[in-house]
Amino acid sequence: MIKSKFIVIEGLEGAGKTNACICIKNLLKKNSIKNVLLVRQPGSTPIAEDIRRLIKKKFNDDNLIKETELLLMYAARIQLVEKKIKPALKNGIWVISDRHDLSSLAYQGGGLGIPKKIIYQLQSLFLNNFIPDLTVYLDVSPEIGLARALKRNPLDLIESRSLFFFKKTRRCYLEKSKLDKKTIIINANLNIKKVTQNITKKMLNWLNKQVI
Ligand code: T5A
Repeated sequence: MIKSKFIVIEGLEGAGKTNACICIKNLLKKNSIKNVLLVRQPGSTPIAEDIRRLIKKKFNDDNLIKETELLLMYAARIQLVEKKIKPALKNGIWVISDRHDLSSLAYQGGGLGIPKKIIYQLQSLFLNNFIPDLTVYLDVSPEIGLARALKRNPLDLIESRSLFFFKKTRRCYLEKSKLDKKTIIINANLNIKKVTQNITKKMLNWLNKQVI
C-alpha cells in the first residue's frame, strides 16, 4: 500500500478546482485508494468555515485590510491542518485540499502585494515543513475564470477585485508552479472534458511513480 498523500488543487476562481477534486478522488478510488478526505480552504472545520464567511462578506462600513486577510487565511489553515489534515494522514487517509498555502502566496502576496518574505515567515512559523506531496495547478486566464464564476453565482468580495489583481495573482501562481518539481500545471482554459483528460493522464503518471 502507498503511504497516504496530501494533494492540493490550486488556481484562480472558475479554474475548475471542484471538478478536479472529484476527478482525482474517483481516480484514486479506481486505483484502490478508497480512504480519501476532501477539504477546502479556507474552511472544512466549524471555526475555519466561520472565518471563510467573514472573509467573503462585504462590510459597508469596514474593509478587511490585506494583513488581516492574510492572517485570517492562516488562522483557518492552521486550524484545518492540525485538526483534520494531519490526523487523517496519520491514519492512512489521503487528503485532497481545494487550495492551500500557495493561495496565500498568490492572492495576498502576488495580488495584494504583501512582501513574500512575510508569507514565507508565516509558512515556516506555523506550517513548518508540512508541504503537499503534489500540487495540481489549474492555470486559467482571469477573463475566462471570472466569466465562469459569474455565470454560477454573484461575485463575492475577493472575486469582485480588479482584473489587474487577478493577473498579478496568476503571474505569481505560474512563477511558483514552474519552479516546483512537485507541481503539475494543467491548462484549464480548455473545455471540461479535455481538462479532465489531462488531469487523469498526469495524475496516473504521478501515481505510478509513488513507491510502495
Ligand atoms: N483565498 C483562499 C485567498 O485569497 N487566499 C488563501 O490563502 C485562500 C486559501 C475562496 C476564496 O478565498 C481566496 C480565493 C478565493 O477567492 P472559493 O469559493 O473557494 O473562495 O473560491 P474558488 O476556490 O475560486 O471557487 P470557485 O468555485 O470559483 O472555483 P473553482 O472551484 O475552481 O471552480 P468550479 O470548479 O466551481 O467551476 C466554476 C464554474 O465553471 C465551470 C463549472 O461547471 C462551474 O460552473 N467550469 C468550466 N466551464 C467550462 N470549461 C471548464 N474547463 C470549466 N471548469 C469549470
